[in-house]
This record gives sequence, structure tokens and C-alpha cells, in this order.
Amino acid sequence: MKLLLCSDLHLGRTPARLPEPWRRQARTVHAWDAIIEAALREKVNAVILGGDIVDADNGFWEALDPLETGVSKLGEAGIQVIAVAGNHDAVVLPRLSAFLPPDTYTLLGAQGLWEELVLSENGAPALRLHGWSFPRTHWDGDPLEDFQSAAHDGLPALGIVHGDLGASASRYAPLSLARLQAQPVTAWLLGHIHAPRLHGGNPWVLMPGSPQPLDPSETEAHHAWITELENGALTTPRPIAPATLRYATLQIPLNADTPPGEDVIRETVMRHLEGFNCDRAVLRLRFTGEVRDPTLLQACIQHLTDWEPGGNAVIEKIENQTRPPFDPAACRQLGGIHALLADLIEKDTPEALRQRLQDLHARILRQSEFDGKGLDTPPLPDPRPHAERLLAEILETGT
Ligand SMILES: [Mn+2]
Repeated sequence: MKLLLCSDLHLGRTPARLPEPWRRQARTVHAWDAIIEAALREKVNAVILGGDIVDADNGFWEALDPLETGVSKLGEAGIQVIAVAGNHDAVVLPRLSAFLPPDTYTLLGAQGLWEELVLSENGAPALRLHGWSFPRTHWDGDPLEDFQSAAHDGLPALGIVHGDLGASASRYAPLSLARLQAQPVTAWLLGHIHAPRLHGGNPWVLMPGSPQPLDPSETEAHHAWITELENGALTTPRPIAPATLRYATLQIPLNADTPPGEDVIRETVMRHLEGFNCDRAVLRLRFTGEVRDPTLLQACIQHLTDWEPGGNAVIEKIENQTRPPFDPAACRQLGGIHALLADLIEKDTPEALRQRLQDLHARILRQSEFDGKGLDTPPLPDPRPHAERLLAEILETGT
């Protein structure tokens, strides 16, 4: 028996920060289509959905058609669909479920009551599913408080629950990994957190992540998963149906002695892109390290802003976290706060404090924080406000 596992489809949502021409192709409904294709291709027995299938409780009409079409297609191939509701679709998924073919589709655990379903293979019971659905948008308790697994019949069991793993004070069904793994089940399928994460062990616990990333912070490779029932156990899930969209933050360290070379930066970006293997990438560039001449970097950044690397990627944002190089001799010549800082940094200062002093010096030199739009040439600052701030910071560290 083969199962396709996924959660957090968020049908109805368009991933954030996309250029206009991409918005249509990157709708989450296409990730749903890809999952159905993969389920048919892999000839799975069931598709199991861990909640937040629909993005919002007012998304009934947006989700109805894709769900009806997808579930019917799977049903025609003899593939079951089993779902639990998450916090985003606590109200709408039970409503939608009434419109889906009951011989193919089952919503488990409505109203926050654990519910079982046994899947058969070749006419014999093969796998027990335990599911719990969000009864409303918020749920403060751990759903496992009411969980009981009928382990006595010897069938392998898969638990399905949407909740906030490791966040004990969460208002979205807080779940504890230790508590999940203490239950007599074979494996857990969760939902809620968009970053995919597989916790090994027995039972393994899968947070499948959204099959398509939805936000620039979701920088991992996203996909659905497949597991197989073998000798009474569920195999370690493997990725299937990779997302066609990828968000990434590329860290680009610069060196004060080598001015930022645009060609080198472009090459670095292209090398990263090759490893992604996706149709579209939304990139954030983050420059770090030391820069002696910020005007050079500024010119470079301006050229990169509208660049579309490889024709299938865009630069969504450029973050500049560089700082001017620390030059003790020049600092002493400037006198005042600069000389004081040079002395402090060069003395036998603990590393952590040295770092802070150096950061502070960089801020003083720069005076204004660079926000990706422009860079001031380092001015000679009025030392007084900085001296006050430095004193405050040093007092704060207690050193
Ligand atoms: Mn959720």
C-alpha cells in the first residue's frame, strides 16, 4: 500500500512577492494539480491531507471546483482521499466535504473528536487511520489529551493531526514531539508549519510543509511526500511532486580588499540557481562582510536590481549588511570617539565585546543604516551622540 502525504495547500492563496506575470502560474491550485498527477503516476492507494487545504473559511467557491475535480479524478483511479481540517479551514473544509463523493473522500475527526478509518488492501484490513480536525479557528489544548489508539488489533496505524509542533503556548493546537512519539502508532502526519520537516524515530513524525512555498521566508525545497506500507511498517517518507517555485536568500560575503565585482556576484547567483532545479526562483541577496568603497557597491546593487538571472529568476530584495573595514591607525588620526574605539578594540577585549564595538564603529562611520536604496559616503560624524550611545551599550553589557 502506497500513500501520498501533504498538508497546507492553502488553496486560494497566491504566493507573496511574485512579479505580476508569474502570479497566475504560481497559484496554489497548480500545486494541487501536480499532487493529483503524482498520485496517479505513482498509483498510490490514498492521498492523505493534514489540514489547511483551503486558505480561508470564505474560500468555499474558490476551493470547491478544484477539490471536486481532483477528488473525482482520484476516485476514478480507485484512490481514496482522507483529510483533517486545520485552523485555516476549520469551518470551510467540513462544508466542502458535503459536496465531495463520499465513496472516495472522508473528512476525519470533525468537531475535534478523534475518528478512525481502516484502509483495506486486497480485501483485508491493512492500515488504521486516526484523525482529528480543528473544530474552530483556535484550539488551545493538545489534541492528544483525548487520543486513544486501538493498538490491540495489531494493525499499523497512522495518526493525522494539524497543530503547532513544539509551541506549548500556541492557540493552534499545541503538539509535543515527545508526546506524539509516546503513542502506540506507526507514524504521524501533521500540518500547520510550512517548512517541511521529518522527525525520524519510531513512530516517525512528518510535518510535510506546504507543497509550494508561499512566502520569501519559506526558503526550503517544498514538495509532497510518499510512504509505503511494508511488513507492517510505514517506510520513511520520500519527496514527490517538487514545487515549481523556490524562494531563496543568497548570502554574498564581500571582502574589503577585493571590491565587489559584479561578474563574480552574478556567477555566484547563477551557481546557486543551478542547484534549485525549479521553474521559477525568487531571490533575496544579502551582502555581508567589509566594503571599503560603498559607492562601488551601490553601483553594483543598482545594476542587479532589475536583473532576471537565467530568465527564470527575479531579485526580490537586496539587503546590505556590509560595514566599512576597521582601520585603527585612521581611527586614531580622527581622534575623539574613533580613537577611543580603536583603543578599546585593540586592547585585550573579550571577543563578544570586540565584535559589538566594531559593529558600533561601523555604524558611526556610516551614520545611517543602509536599506537597499542608497548608501551614504562615510562622513566625519559628530562624535557626541555616538559617544553617548557607545557608553550606554557598554554599560548594558556590564563589561
Ligand atoms: Mn495551520
